[in-house]
Amino acid sequence: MSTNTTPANEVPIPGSPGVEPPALAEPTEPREPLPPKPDQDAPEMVTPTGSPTGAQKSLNSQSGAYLTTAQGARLYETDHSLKAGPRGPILLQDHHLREKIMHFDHERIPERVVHARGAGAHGVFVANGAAAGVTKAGFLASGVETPVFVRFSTVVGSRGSADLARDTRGFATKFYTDEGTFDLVGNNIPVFFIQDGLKFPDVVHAAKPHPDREIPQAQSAHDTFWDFVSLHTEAQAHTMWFMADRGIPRSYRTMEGFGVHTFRLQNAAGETTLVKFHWKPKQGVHSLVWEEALMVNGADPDFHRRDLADAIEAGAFPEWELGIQTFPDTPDETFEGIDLLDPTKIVPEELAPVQVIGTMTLNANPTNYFAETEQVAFHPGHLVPGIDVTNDALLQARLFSYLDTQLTRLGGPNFAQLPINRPQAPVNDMLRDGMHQSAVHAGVAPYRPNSLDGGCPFLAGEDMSTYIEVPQELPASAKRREKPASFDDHFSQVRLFYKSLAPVEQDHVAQAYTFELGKCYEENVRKRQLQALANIDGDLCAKVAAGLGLQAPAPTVELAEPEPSPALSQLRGTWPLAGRTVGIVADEASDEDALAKAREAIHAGGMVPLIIAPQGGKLPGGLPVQRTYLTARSVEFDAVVVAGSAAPATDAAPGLDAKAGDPTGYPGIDPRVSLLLAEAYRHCKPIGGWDHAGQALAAASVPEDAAGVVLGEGPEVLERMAELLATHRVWERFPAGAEGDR
Ligand code: HDE
Repeated sequence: MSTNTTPANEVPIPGSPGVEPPALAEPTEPREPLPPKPDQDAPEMVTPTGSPTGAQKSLNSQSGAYLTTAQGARLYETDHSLKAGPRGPILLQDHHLREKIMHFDHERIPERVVHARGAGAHGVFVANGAAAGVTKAGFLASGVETPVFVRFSTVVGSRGSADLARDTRGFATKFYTDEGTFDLVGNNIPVFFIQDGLKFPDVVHAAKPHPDREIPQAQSAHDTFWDFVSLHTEAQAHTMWFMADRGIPRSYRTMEGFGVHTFRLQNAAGETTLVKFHWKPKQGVHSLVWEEALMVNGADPDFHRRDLADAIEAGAFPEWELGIQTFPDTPDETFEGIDLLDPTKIVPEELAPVQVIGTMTLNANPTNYFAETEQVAFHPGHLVPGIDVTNDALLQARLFSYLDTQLTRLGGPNFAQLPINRPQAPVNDMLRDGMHQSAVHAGVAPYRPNSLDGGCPFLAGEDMSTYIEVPQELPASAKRREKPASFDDHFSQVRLFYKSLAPVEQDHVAQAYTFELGKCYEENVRKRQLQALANIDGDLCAKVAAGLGLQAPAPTVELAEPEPSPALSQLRGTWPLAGRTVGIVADEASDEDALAKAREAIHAGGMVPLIIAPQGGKLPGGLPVQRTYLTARSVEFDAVVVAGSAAPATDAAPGLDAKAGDPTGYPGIDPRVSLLLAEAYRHCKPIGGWDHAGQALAAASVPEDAAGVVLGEGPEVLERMAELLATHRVWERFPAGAEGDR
């Protein structure tokens, strides 16, 4: 019942004296919490001891229709503390206040020291059986379906940093197999900075913000990073990879993934094979251009996170093929002269083709970011029978690190009991007690041998167990801190990578180094990195040196000319268009039939059409406006279409603000439209349009006859645009070597 005392002719203002807030339209009756949205449904969960629990599957930990305390006592009020009168002091006995604030004060856990910012998704992995000859891992047998959770991440930035930092991306996958959980904790770059885990704190300290001012955030473009990598030249391979376009992916969906290290597989007959794991995105491997990345970080710092969640919610489920490169398990653990234990080296796919062993589809968003994406705990030591590690010194150090880090992050040794970390295989581990123990273990004999529990649990036979015992002869040697001579070449493969890129990709690399080193204040650091570049490629070094205004040094090593590996270039072939976004610039004078046809055609191609108009709401014919000139920025779109009258024949055209007239002499064309088109042009995106679109292009100084610009009578231009988009960008618009921001 309202106690409104406001005079009848005035609108009551909620919160003013005597005015009750308006009743919410929904819900009208107390009811149970809503179930999760269908796309957020999670895989079947089991208890720590392995029994399925239907209740866990919904991940809906709250129940009951009424607000309660953490102990389940119902509350009649949660907006006001318990006080001695309305203006009096708060009473110590207000246990609801105390509990609510106590819990809030402890809502955060330490962020990951690296890979703090990430985004996750649930999915399923289906094996095709091609690996069955080399591994007995049950989840890799033909047709076996395994639930997975994937977390993508940047490495250097804090949890709240922007998605488009130039950085390596983490690509960590948890396979909840019937034989235990297998974690493939990889990156989107197949080589790593260092060859020995002992150097990890050094490289991370160098890459993180400077300790005095804590800047710059999420960037490698600063002195300490380049100081380290120019001194510790084994880092040059990894550095080159993320100076290339891989450092600024278009989407998590368009990234390759790599296990980086060499792993050892074992089949049912006991035979072993060395392998490297690869994830190949069916969406293609695409990146942004640098200027876009900079803009995205301002316009939409959550660009990658949003893109992944939107695609999954829209049903455009991203897919990756899992593949392996296989190598004979020889005593020297090398292949074609490449040391397989050196994580700064790749084996070119042309020498060892990637064989597809299954497909992963990400089909559900997390229900709760903290519970799943934040609390998920990966560990390279989560292995299953048939898959084991090698003596790669970096991998071996990781085996220690990942358990250790969870103790700090997740507050104790029972993190495997968190729903997202629970194995879906039966667990009978005899581990007991500890902080945050949530299982109620029965029995009296959590030890072996025992007779009181009938000797349970039993030990598995060696053939069923996880570790692979390969009789290996270790060379008689004193204990030493040293590495093999085969790890010494820090430049040949970097040159191989650079020489395998398309010319326009090489241009990007040169620009990236010039930008990054241009942000270093210490000239010695810049010069030292130029020396490393001179050792990799003289032309590259000369370009960067010219940009920095420094002398290009002579190389200090002589490299054999590498055989390029075309597989290393991202610019190959054509790719599906699923999930790509097309911005359609329109206004109230646009022909809405043509507009509707354009939307349909874009939808039919699996892409996402987004109408951009001067104001929000609907166009006169009822089509929804999804972006306005104010909220749209070119970086959100893979291609842009001007649908008719956004460039009117006269400045009196409806729907356009005369004030917004463009100074280029095309009155009525909003400068924000010009900016959108100019940026799309600069970033090599397909641009199309009909009717008066030519005038909008002219206002944006976009030549009508430029490569990738398609003007026509109507939406049929979209067909040609789709062909262009299938190659991602119209790189020929600015041939390699041309000036410009790309
Ligand atoms: Fe990691 N790494 N790492 N790393 N790493 C972590 O573990 C570490 C390395 C990778 O989404 C941390 O749970 C050491 C290589 C990914 O949760 C930490 C060394 C590769 C993720 C850690 C390495 C990776 C991590 C931080 C050198 C690619 C994110 C939080 C011996 C093959 C996983 C955590 C996620 C996370 C340590 C080297 C990939 C501190 C000591 C090489 C994708 O334990």
